[in-house]
Amino acid sequence: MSETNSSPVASGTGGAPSAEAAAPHRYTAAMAADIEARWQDFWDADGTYEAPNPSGDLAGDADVVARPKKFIMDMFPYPSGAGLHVGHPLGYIATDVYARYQRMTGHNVLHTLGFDAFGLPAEQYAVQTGTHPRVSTEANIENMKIQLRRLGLGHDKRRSFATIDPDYYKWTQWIFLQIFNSWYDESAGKARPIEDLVAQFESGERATPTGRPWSELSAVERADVLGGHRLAYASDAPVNWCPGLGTVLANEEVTADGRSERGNFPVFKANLRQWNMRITAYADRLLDDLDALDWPEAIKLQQRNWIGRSEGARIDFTVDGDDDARITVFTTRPDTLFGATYMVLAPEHDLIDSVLPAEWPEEARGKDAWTGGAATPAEAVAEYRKQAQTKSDVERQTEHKDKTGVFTGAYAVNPVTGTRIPVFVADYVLMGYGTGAIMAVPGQDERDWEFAEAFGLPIVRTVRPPEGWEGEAFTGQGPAINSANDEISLDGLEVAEAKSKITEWLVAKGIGEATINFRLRDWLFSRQRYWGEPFPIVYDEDGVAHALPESMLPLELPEVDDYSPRTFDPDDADTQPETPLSRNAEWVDVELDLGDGVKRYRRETNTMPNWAGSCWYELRYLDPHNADKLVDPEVERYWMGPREGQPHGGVDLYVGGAEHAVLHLLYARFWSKVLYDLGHVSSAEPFHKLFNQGMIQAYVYRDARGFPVPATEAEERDGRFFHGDEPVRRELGKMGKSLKNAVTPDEIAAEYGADTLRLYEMAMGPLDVSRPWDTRAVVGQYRLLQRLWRNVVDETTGEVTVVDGEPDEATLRALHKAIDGVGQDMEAMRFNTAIAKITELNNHLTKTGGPVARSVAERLVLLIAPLAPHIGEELWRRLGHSGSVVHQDFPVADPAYVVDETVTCVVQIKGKVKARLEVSPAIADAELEALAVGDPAVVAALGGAGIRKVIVRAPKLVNIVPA
Ligand code: ANZ
Repeated sequence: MSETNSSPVASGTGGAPSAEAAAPHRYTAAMAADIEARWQDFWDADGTYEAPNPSGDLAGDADVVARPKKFIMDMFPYPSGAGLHVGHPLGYIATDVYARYQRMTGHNVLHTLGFDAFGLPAEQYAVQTGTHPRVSTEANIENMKIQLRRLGLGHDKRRSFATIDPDYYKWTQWIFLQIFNSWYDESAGKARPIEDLVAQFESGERATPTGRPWSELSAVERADVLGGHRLAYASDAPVNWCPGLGTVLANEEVTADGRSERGNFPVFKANLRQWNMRITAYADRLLDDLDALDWPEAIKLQQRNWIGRSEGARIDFTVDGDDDARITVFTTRPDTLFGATYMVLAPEHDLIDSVLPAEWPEEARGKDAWTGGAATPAEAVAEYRKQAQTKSDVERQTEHKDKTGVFTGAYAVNPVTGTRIPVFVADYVLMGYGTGAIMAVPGQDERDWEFAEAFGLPIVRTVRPPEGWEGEAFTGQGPAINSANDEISLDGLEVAEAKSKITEWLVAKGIGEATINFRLRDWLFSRQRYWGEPFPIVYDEDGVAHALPESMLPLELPEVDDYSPRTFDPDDADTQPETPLSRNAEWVDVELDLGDGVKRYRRETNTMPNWAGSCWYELRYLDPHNADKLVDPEVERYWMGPREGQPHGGVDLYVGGAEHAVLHLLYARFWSKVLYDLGHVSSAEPFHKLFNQGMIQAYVYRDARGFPVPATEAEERDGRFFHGDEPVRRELGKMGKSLKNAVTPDEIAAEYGADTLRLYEMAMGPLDVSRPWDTRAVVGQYRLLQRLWRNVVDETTGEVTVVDGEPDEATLRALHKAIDGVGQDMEAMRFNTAIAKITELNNHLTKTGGPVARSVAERLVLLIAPLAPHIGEELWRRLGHSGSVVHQDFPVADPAYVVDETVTCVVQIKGKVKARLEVSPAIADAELEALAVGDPAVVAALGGAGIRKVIVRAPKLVNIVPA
């Protein structure tokens, strides 16, 4: 860095007019604005926050590279048109403070911020206004950068980018192709290039699904076979189709009541050809690797539940009267097989049509509940399917809802009891889980019990419930009952023993096997949107998908006039998506040479979901300008590679909201693992340590009609709240424009300065706890900075007032205790208590009066610099230093001054002094009494006599009266 390229010397023109007259050099909002602007310019010109890479275009100072590294990251923002309110930067300030502390304790720190900029709001704005989403998004980014810059965040700006930059999404597309061109080799437990699989088919080492030799398969057949293995593949699967939005949605984007998370439109199940990512291949590793991550337990638990591993068995049931038909079920309770009194198929199950008899069997006659009043099983099932289509999976599974269903007219045979059991179709069984078919055991399963009651089906208990248990299923542990035939008996066995015994028996019979089932589904990866990454895929005349070669990346979005997907009547399930890109014939129909001569192709017209860009952005921060590689391997290993205590590598600290527990974090972990398997990166996990910050909440004031009134206009009188003369209700809610309670960082910075804002946000409470914003309380941190300033600078003359020489003993103690405590708090991200300790030290100096010793003032400035970097720089410079405070060493406490001061406590027995103890002046009575009676000299003096009474006058005197 050079000292001359900018000259941030105080101009001394700060201060509001009135304050200026009395004290022209007081720390005021105007002076803060002046200081902050100058240092922000200095940092930019100086490149103060630039972290050197070990090699490549960002290579730098070898001494800095040799330090231990810290890669500190925020969940990057979506650049919304509304800009930032004070709730948004909470995490950014926290990571900035932490990053600054790490720089001062000898680390090479990478901290930067990009923008997650594809997504719907810009597209919807474009649809409404005709402005290209790129134009509005880039304007929003510029605006947000200005807001963020004012906060004094120490970002390495060379490393920032937006996911919409073609230089960035080129690599998103490239990763898609890596995933498309690979398959999961179960025997190796990892992804491998698809050519390896082709070689196995070619050599005959692996048989094709039909058994025909590979060389005899047509191109279309080969593509189908490979599609069954690729980690990115297109398939016709039931997906969530939302006609109101005109797009399909991932399961994660559908609410519990079956509507779109955004827009609240109905969502239907429809079979559509869509791209998917085979994340299920990684289910085990995504579970196992969680153990070594330093994440909040609650988030790990959510991921575990989402992946949902269940151990159980598959069991085949024969269909009565049709020797070839088998219904295979997945069950976690094979031990209850003797109690399976009916079966259920999901409404979408493709076996249904083949088991339906033409007419109702004798047993169904007169049972309207079973037949739904329909003339034939086929009619009944068709009618029922129509109803089921409109419900979401969650709705279908909700407990204690009335169970619905319809009899198929078919019977299966329970393999252990030999009984004929009726087969139903019911929507409480989902197609996407297990095999989409269940054996129903009403005695042990609550949902089956409810269904059995509703349809008059037999209930047989196979686990003995506790005494007096009646009228409901028993799902607990207990000995098996009613579970024996001529060949096998489970009676008396506990659940676990019974499970393994029956599973062994089923395996021996060839009608079952032990299996593990996951709740996790493959990730639906295509959207009918304009403003997303185009797929680097084209289709030939036979409809076979081909990857574009790397040389044709990035495949840029075409310019269009119409950004909207076609939307439909939200309730019309029989509609089909139409993508915005499909309406651009010149872009869609192309002639390309993919290596075998120029041919005609049709481009994929779906785009990627907005999760794609955030699946790998940590890697691009490392090497943002690399034109040949996603990231240079040496650079990646340096910042992300495995370390002691971080066996899978990853970012050292990732801070963001807990709402991303499943989606983003799971997808990013999955992409990391694929890139790791294919040898592109050394880290198998993206984020080693995760921290979820709390939310900044705000008061909402509502009038009698429930409408929010502007929070700034609400007044408190005698504990009640008013808007003008009208009483209003106060409640705690989110901050935002719609609730008329948004406070912007710009307003607060204008009133007090950004350093005050930073301190206030960090002082509000522990970082992971949500807290209400209170503009009136901000001034407390402003006063802290004013007192700090006054302890160093004369408000009238502007002269630095510190003196050389040794501080007194009490000041040394206050100083070193603060250094010790603040260091520990910084390490543990307890910024609120760090600020409390700095305040205490600063107050001590104010109270002591007189000029402050230079050695104390300097260290105080170093302590506060990570939290309030502008005033930190300014005071450091005024104290006569030429360099930036950013790279100074954080102060180290002298242990001699950290230990508490002690006082001497006299211990008497019957008024005679027997011992003296050195204790803390703050010692509690009970502790002092325990110390006194346990003292060896006291024990000796008592000589075994008991104690009648102890009189404690902490901290100086203990008097013992023996029995
Ligand atoms: C018989 C049984 C008896 C069951 C019993 C449970 C208790 P988890 O633990 O979530 O994996 N099931 C299987 N596939 C289903 C589907 N597609 N839709 C709805 N339910 C399905 O749950 C596995 C259990 O959920 C399975 O074990 C099955 O019911 C049901 F006393 O089989 B069980």
